[in-house]
Amino acid sequence: MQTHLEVMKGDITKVKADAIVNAANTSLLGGGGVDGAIHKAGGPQILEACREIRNRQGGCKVGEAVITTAGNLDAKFVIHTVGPVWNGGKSDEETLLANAYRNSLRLAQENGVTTIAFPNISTGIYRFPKDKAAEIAVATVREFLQEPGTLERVTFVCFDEENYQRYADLLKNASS
Ligand code: AR6
Repeated sequence: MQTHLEVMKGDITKVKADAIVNAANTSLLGGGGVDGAIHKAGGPQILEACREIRNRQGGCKVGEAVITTAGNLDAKFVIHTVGPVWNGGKSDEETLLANAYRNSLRLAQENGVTTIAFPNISTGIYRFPKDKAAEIAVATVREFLQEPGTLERVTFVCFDEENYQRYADLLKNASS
């Protein structure tokens, strides 16, 4: 069965999906942006689970991902991934951003997730250029979905109109 790729505009904490992806930082201890919103809406269980992971493996490296409960959110899991801070493109940021999407999808599949929602990782506080980030996100997800797996729907949740338009254009091109 082909996985449905879609874009929507809004707050990811309100989205109904098996797994919601968080744009976290390497400490896994929360922050601003979408990370702050997810912890606020999901409650203290999420931070508790992040602390356990941190104690076990010392946080999460850039481009990697970890999975926790979704606490009070309308989801089963939160997948916390860490995107790269944009540094002019000279620090392997593009590969690291692709890794963040790929490792989140892999972890989702390992946990039997069928529906997953992504925010626009790294395009806020981490200043990754939005057009480049959108291209990488869509291309990486499409490539991952070439192999059969559990995923039935992947949603890109855009907080701002600029990102929404970019994703809408990218998803219009070629079959998804
Ligand atoms: N729902 C969906 N998207 C959102 C929401 C929301 N509720 N809030 C913000 N965005 P950012 P980053 C969008 O800054 O760039 C944190 O402090 C936002 O408009 O959340 O990866 C972490 O702890 C932007 O397009 O994440 C890290 O330290 C996108 O989400 C750092 O920020 C990502 O913006 C990570 O920076």
